[in-house]
Amino acid sequence: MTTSRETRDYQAADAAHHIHAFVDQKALNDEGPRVMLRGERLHLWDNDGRRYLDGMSGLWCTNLGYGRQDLNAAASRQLEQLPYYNMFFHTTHPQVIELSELLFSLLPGHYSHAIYTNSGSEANEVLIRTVRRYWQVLGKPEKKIMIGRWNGYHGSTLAATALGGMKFMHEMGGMLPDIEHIDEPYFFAHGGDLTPAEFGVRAARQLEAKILELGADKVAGFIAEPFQGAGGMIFPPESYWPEIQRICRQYDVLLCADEVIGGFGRTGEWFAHEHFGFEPDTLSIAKGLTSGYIPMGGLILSKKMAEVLVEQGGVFAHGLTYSGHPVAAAVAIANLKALRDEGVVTRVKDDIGPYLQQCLREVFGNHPLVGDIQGAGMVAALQLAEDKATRKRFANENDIAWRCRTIGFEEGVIIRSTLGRMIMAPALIASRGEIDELVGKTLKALDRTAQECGRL
Ligand code: PXG
Repeated sequence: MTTSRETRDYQAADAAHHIHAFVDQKALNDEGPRVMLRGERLHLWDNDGRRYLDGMSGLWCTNLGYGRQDLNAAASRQLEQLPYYNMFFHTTHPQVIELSELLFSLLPGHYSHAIYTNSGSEANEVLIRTVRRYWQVLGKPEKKIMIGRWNGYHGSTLAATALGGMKFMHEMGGMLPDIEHIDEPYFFAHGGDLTPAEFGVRAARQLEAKILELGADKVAGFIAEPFQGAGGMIFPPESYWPEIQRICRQYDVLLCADEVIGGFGRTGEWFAHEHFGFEPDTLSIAKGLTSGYIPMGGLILSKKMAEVLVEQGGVFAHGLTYSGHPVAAAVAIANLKALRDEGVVTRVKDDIGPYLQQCLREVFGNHPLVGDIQGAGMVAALQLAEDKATRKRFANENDIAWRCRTIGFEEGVIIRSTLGRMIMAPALIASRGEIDELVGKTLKALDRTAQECGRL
């Protein structure tokens, strides 16, 4: 399928008017972006008819894959009936009500309320204000510092950037007061002679040291992704989260999980914190909530927090024009019903997730560029390494990973490179054949990269 416009014509118009995400725009204008036209299940087609296997679910979001007619129908029905109304003026609508009912039927029982947003970044903006409001209502307004992690990613708006730990983003006008960071639990890089279990506890205790340094009476919450996504797909050792939870409880610090990419089945559990076995006080959600078909995010609150805010809080001066947007809510309902009723999440846990993980370990376990394989369910990372035994990383690992990703596009597979790792997070509905294609094309990309580096 092609359109009537030539790709270079689109590219020229795009270059004339559009600033893209996270890119040197001048360099992109010279190169010309791919023009993506159509999607079906895990496949995408560009304006020149080239076909790609999308190994990243778009940006970790198209959990149901492309081309779902039920989501399309839910949106068009809602567009006809009531395309917009708001949550102000003491008003609500059936779609947001039914979405909440469905969402809380899927969540563990100790959560009760949601604040809806348009994106993950907004969910985390709302998080900061909600957490601070919670402590204010409890008579502790000085408890307002948020602690995040270096290389964590919580979005690209101002406070979400500050919460995240991307220093290059902080340097571009993206830092705020009352936000602190601790290290990420990255065993491969920083584990030294420790066992993973010892390292997990040591990494978690940085939080305790930070709370003691700042004063527990000043710290409002700790935010982290259950597994780190954009900052390199890091799965912490099993000992990490229980120790973090122990510390948060001991010092009365709210534990805030950013489930924007871990939520809605990615690990084989509905939410990634369930995979790691801990109980956060808040969950930031987006992406897989609508399988990316329409923007929607939200902040989920525990009963404990909601009770304080609702019963004692009075007016919370907060709200967005599009909070609980009816079309987005209708799509989210259709998406969650499909994930539940088609057994998609269960299948990630019992069948297709283990299949992906097993294939990766069989195919890349002894690959000359790969030092470690991490992941669960439908998310995985191949850590590039010069020497697997000593966990020695390539000095130019980012260049190698970027090259591998570029070759991947040539081979017709979209995988992501981050900080010396190749990441994949395919749609949860993938068939075994689609996983075989993903793994096979990724192997071609890694082999070609290894040949270029003289390692094959
Ligand atoms: N939290 C997490 C954990 C995320 O991964 C956000 C919040 C922000 O969501 P919005 O909807 O505002 O983008 C994200 C977004 C990548 C990549 O390259 C990842 C994200 C966004 C863009 C690129 O891995 N995650």
